[in-house]
Amino acid sequence: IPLPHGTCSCHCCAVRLYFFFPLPCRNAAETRALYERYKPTHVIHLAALVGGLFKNIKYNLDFWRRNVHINDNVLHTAYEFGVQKVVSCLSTCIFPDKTTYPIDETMIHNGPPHSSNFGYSYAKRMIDVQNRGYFEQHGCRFTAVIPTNVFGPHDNYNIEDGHVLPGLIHKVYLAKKNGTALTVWGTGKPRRQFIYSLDLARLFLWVLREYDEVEPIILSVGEEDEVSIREAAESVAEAMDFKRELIFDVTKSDGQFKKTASNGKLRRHLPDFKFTPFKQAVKETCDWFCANYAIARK
Ligand code: GFB
Repeated sequence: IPLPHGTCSCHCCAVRLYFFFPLPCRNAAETRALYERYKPTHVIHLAALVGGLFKNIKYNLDFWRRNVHINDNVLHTAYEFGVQKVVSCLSTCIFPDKTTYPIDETMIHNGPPHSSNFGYSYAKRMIDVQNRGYFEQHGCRFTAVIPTNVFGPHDNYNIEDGHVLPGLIHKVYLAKKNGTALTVWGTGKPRRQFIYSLDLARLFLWVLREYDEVEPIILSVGEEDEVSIREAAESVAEAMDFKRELIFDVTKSDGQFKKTASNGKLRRHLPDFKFTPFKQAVKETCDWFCANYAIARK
């Protein structure tokens, strides 16, 4: 879809920048029709089958197949239409599970990803392989970013299929309404670096405009800003003024213990970039969900 004119102050409104939805991109002919219709010069490739840990565990095959098809459709059609730049979205879950920390951009292909989401992880890793191929064979400037766990308004708040923060926000909303405790899945000990979607959007535009490498770049808050799932749940409870008990259901999977990523490369490029403080971002997201409960994706 076209970026509505005038919705940002950057130069992107002057170029033909399009965000593609996943559904048409599953089909080569429909993807082609999208490129024909909009003739984009720049593409931010966010189209994907995505989900939280529990959806990944159930549908590894679907995550692999669907994403490989989408990625090949978006990238190859971009090449055929002479698109000047594509920025694809990867994820820190693509890194090897057995690794040293912090993880950096040179380590993507060093070993198998965590078994819980091998389908999604390998499909996303292959974008990096494909980008390298388009550059070496055709000189294309196709690159990728590697964000940590994203959250914010307009997320998928489905409890079964979504990611941890939107899932917890929805659960707290219901627990408040029903006067019950909050059940957090797993032990609460795994650690995550969360990035606010509004910060990530600003970084995406910077990558589109300024970042010239084909090699991917990690978009993450610092290692010191990593929090445990328990701390994340407590932040949601605080933001929503939830006073009841937190119960940890240890029959549910913890998934990958941590995937601590270095934002050293980002900091070398953008030493002064200011991330929204985690608690403020959580509060804004909870407020958005409560104000938009009727229309939120859930
Ligand atoms: O965001 P999430 O689902 O995905 O977080 P991952 C999972 C962690 O949160 C586990 C705990 O430690 C869960 O035990 N958790 C606690 C919950 N309560 C909940 C809840 O209500 N919902 C959910 N979903 N988790 C995903 C990958 O990994 O990260 C994807 O599977 C993707 O491929 C994404 O890359 C960024 O961080 O574990």
